[in-house]
Amino acid sequence: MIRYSKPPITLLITLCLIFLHARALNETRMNAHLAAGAGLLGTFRDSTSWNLSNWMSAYDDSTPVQALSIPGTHDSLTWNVPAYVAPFVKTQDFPFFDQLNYGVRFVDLRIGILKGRIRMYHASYLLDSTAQLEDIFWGLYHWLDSHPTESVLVCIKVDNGNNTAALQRQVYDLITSPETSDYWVWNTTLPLLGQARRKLIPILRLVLSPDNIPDYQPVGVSVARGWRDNYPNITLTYYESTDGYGNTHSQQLFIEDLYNPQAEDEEAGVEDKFEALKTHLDLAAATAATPDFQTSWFIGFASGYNGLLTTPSELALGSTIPYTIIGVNPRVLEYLISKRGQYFGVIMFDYYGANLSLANATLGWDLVSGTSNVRSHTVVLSIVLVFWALWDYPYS
Ligand SMILES: *[C@@H]1O[C@H](CO)[C@@H](O)[C@H](O)[C@H]1NC(C)=O
Ligand SMILES: *[C@@H]1O[C@H](CO)[C@@H](O)[C@H](O)[C@H]1NC(C)=O
Ligand SMILES: *[C@@H]1O[C@H](CO)[C@@H](O)[C@H](O)[C@H]1NC(C)=O
Ligand SMILES: *[C@@H]1O[C@H](CO)[C@@H](O)[C@H](O)[C@H]1NC(C)=O
Ligand SMILES: *[C@@H]1O[C@H](CO)[C@@H](O)[C@H](O)[C@H]1NC(C)=O
Ligand SMILES: *[C@@H]1O[C@H](CO)[C@@H](O)[C@H](O)[C@H]1NC(C)=O
Ligand SMILES: CC(=O)N[C@H]1CO[C@H](CO)[C@@H](O)[C@@H]1O
Repeated sequence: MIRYSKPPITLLITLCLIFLHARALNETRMNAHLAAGAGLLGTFRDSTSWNLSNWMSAYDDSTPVQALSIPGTHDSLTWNVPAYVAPFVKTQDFPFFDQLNYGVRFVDLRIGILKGRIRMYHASYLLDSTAQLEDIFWGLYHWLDSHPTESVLVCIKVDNGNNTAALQRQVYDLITSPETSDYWVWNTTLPLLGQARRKLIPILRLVLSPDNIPDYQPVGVSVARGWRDNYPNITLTYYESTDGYGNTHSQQLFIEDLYNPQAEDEEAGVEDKFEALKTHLDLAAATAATPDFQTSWFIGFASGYNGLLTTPSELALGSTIPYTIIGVNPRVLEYLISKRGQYFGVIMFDYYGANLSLANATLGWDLVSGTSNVRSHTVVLSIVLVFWALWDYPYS
């Protein structure tokens, strides 16, 4: 019997690491993007063992993305704004990377062009002096590399200036760039989870017109047309196809986006907002029990403000002065817990980090205890080490 000599352990580990990092992007460039985007991305922290950082691993590949209940953040990059603009500009309390680690899988990016580059805004407020849309995308690629079971829906909307041809070309080029296009789902409808893992799903709240883009190939889920402003029950068709027999299939999106109820005071504003969301969530749950569910998707916003009377923070979290008003978030949390097990669709939160029970409650999970996943790197390395250790076993 031929016996091969035991290979050096370093060789095995090196091969194993090369295999695990086969898809890694250019490290120099990655570091430059992470540095330029740090003011909005925050600091990347290895979180693979946190239960909520890989929650999609608990769901089957065959699950349609529109059938998942997904925590999202509204105006996801506003956590770091200076105090003087915070009252009406700040809508988040967690850095972007931490939102992802704590379960957020639908992010809301607001853009505009400044000196020829796409930059991040909330309304007309420039959120960071260096971060560009490309840096945020690279941050997402970096995060996906260490969370390969996950998928993130990336909603893009123009908040400052117009949706010019130049802007459309840049957004399109960033998504389709050969170097990174593998990180994106190209389908123009929502994919199955298995088709979306370790990828981003473009949710386009801006029109990308073939007239403005040379060699345009359809990409992304377009929700730009029909998204009525400040409205509680929008219905729009985000995908339509006709089969060989002339039958048309369409996919509907139901949206609750009453972001400014313009009620007479804070309490009435919170109540109007919560009622609109509750009506929407009830509809989502009811639809999930019918065949229509196959062609329906739901996005509800828990976020908003009330004219000049109530800031996003007050609407989400409530206030205690002059008397106690319970905000939208605790009310939604109570609702979600009471309806555990139901379908909720995507729920977009402000001040997501203030109570992380929102994450579990949106997923329909329990609020305490649970197991966390072992890191895939650790598993592969352990197998290699055991294999190496046992190499000569029967003979020595
Ligand atoms: C990575 O990118 C840098 C900067 O663009 C470039 O100088 C370098 O050659 C690239 N490295 C590889 C391995 O391609
Ligand atoms: C956006 O377009 C409108 C109408 O075409 C124009 O009036 C407006 O000045 C433009 N705004 C900016 C910021 O370019
Ligand atoms: C998405 O696109 C891939 C590749 O073209 C295809 O295999 C898959 O069936 C598509 N998914 C849906 C839901 O259309
Ligand atoms: C949608 O909301 C509008 C405005 O609040 C209301 O008039 C209408 O009845 C609602 N439609 C449905 C189907 O709930
Ligand atoms: C989060 O909400 C739960 C349920 O209402 C509550 O028990 C808990 O104290 C809250 N946690 C924080 C940090 O506010
Ligand atoms: C959410 O659920 C996980 C798993 O059950 C648990 O580890 C975590 O503590 C929970 N988080 C909250 C805020 O309840
Ligand atoms: C991905 C993962 O490990 N998810 C688990 C997190 O904890 C909840 C509650 O215990 C489980 O149901 C999930 O399977």
